[in-house]
Amino acid sequence: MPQPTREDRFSFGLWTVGWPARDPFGDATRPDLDPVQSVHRLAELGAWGVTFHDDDLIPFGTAPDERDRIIARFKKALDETGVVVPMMTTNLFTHPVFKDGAFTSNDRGVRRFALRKVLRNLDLAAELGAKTYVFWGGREGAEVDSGKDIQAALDRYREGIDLLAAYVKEQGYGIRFAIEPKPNEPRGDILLPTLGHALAFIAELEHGDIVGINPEVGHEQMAGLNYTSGIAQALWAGKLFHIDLNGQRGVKYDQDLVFGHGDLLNAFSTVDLIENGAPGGGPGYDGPRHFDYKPLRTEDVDGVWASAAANMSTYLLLKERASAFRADPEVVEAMATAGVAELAKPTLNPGETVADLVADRSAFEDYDAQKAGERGYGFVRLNQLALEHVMGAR
Ligand code: 3MF
Ligand code: MG
Ligand code: MG
Ligand code: MG
Repeated sequence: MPQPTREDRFSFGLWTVGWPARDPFGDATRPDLDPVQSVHRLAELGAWGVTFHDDDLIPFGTAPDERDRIIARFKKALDETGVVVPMMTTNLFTHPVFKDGAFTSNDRGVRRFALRKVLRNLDLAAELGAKTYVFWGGREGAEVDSGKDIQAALDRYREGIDLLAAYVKEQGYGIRFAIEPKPNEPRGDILLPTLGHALAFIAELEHGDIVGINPEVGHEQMAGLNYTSGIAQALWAGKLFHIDLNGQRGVKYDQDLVFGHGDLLNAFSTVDLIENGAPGGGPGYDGPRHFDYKPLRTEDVDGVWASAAANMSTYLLLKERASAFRADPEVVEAMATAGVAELAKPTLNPGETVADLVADRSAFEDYDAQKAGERGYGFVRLNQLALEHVMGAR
């Protein structure tokens, strides 16, 4: 199996490997992990970065002196291992105070508290050199339509993000924000449920220039959407600031499976897009390869580390397969047959006007729509070639 190195820039949330596997129906099946040990273990496995919510490292309500001590001990682990902190985020969902939301709680005091919690953690993010700050609004939502004024909630969401973005700019932190969409869970409905909603929200911000998105594979798939196609739109908009890779099997609760343990063909196209860019020349993704998964509840601590390694191994295997796929002359030919590159050619000629188009009889009056309708695109063959590459049959 390919071995990950720091150059691969794999990162993991402390909350992923550290999940003690408590779920809504059952107790924890594993002990809490010491974040310092997690850093060491991840480094040994070949990971490059670690990410965390404030409360993953510093339990909610920790006194300032103790907070300083915890941070110093954590920094020592980073120094010893060379592990970096590319991204940080805030827990605005566990404590009961956030049960009706953080930036969009109906309770104004909760909203002010949430902003303060983020501001304090942004200072730590800058101190630790994080370049991305993620906002997953897990409690920003509702179950009761008449209990939440969604337009007011979006006003407050915008107020919160703009205030925090302005702060980051003022301080010169060089941090960019990434909003993480999710359709539901833990709220019945969550605001900014898909990456498309998040992109539309960002367009309404005053400081949207430093705000992008952090789409998670499983979250988009929970809404029945295609992850590869979604991140392609984010890349097109210049807004793919971060990614949460994992696996999901269909429209159900948030499974957070190992990357590739859900829709493998879509995982393949995701890695192909990230690594090789769009076939028509559109950009790939250059940021951290971040895993947001949960080791299955059935696993013991050894199983936790085996599953962490599995994420990286799957990614690297798919990366190998994707480069072989792109280089395969049969694939090149199948893509040409399908007209994949032709889509990169503008529909109008350089300088052509609407009047020119209307005057062009070959575009309409003399166009053989019947014949064009008979064309076979060969997409099935192309997909089969992809599948054969994924299966190592080519
Ligand atoms: C929940 C998530 C979150 C976010 C995290 C942001 C707890 O479904 O995916 O993980 O990823 O809050 O960084
Ligand atoms: Mg998830
Ligand atoms: Mg999740
Ligand atoms: Mg996530």
